[in-house]
Amino acid sequence: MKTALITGASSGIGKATARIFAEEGFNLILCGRRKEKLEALKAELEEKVNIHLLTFDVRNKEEVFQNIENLPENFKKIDILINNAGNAHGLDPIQQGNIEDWDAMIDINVKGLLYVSKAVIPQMTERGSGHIINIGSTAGKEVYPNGNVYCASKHAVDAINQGMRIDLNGKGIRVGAINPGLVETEFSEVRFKGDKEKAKKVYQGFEALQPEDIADIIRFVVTRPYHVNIADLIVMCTAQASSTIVDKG
Ligand code: NDP
Ligand code: 8X3
Repeated sequence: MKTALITGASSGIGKATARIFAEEGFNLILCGRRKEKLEALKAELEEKVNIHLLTFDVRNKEEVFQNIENLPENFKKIDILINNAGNAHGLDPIQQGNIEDWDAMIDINVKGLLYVSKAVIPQMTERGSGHIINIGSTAGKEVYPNGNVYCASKHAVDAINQGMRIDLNGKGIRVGAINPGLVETEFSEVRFKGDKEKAKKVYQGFEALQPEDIADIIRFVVTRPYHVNIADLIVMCTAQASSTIVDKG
């Protein structure tokens, strides 16, 4: 039976992926800071598969390594790593950007992803098997107005995804990225610091992607035969043509 570690499993894309992986019978290591959300998800899924929760902040490298190195015996072998934890913080022109927001995006989306990867990759190279999926974004493929540092963080994920695939080539490990466009999750609520009305407006007037749409694609990616690696995928809703071109009727 396979084991998958999903960061950012308390909400949105990560949570939907946990649900779909449970249908596949994968044992799950679910990570996030909000323990009560993870516990609710565990209660929902534990009839189907074994679940272990880790409640570290990906910014805290000691916690990341300690938690992953001290996994219980039956969760130690990680077959699939979903590097998903991340968010945008703010949407301001660079000259008005908030330094704390910049730190959060670089520290979580880039450095956090690296810490978790560094903690998991050695066991994969040792075994000569594993699958890493990095959740990038259309923001990692193009820059949009006021997206500056969030876009930079996702361009970094794009580069790290390529770098991982190059460096891990020949070691039996599949590496790929999924780059979604607009997905209706808590993403905009976090970006706008809890302003639910403002967040809701981002997805009004068109049919946005749902987290289940991305989870379904992740399932497809991880269930391909071993010789097939989906290296880099951009997924938008039909109404979206680019970060700034969205048909709202
Ligand atoms: P959500 O806000 O719904 O989920 C974000 C997840 O990341 C939560 O589970 C959150 O858990 C976790 N997370 C955030 N900060 C930290 C942290 N410091 N330490 C540990 N976990 C953290 O957003 P999405 O599901 O939309 O986002 C998931 C990924 O998808 C992100 O990388 C995002 O950039 C990317 N993405 C999203 C798109 C969208 O339009 N929604 C489009 C393209 C990419 P907790 O708060 O419990 O720690
Ligand atoms: C999330 C999608 O367009 O808000 O990465 O940057 S977008």
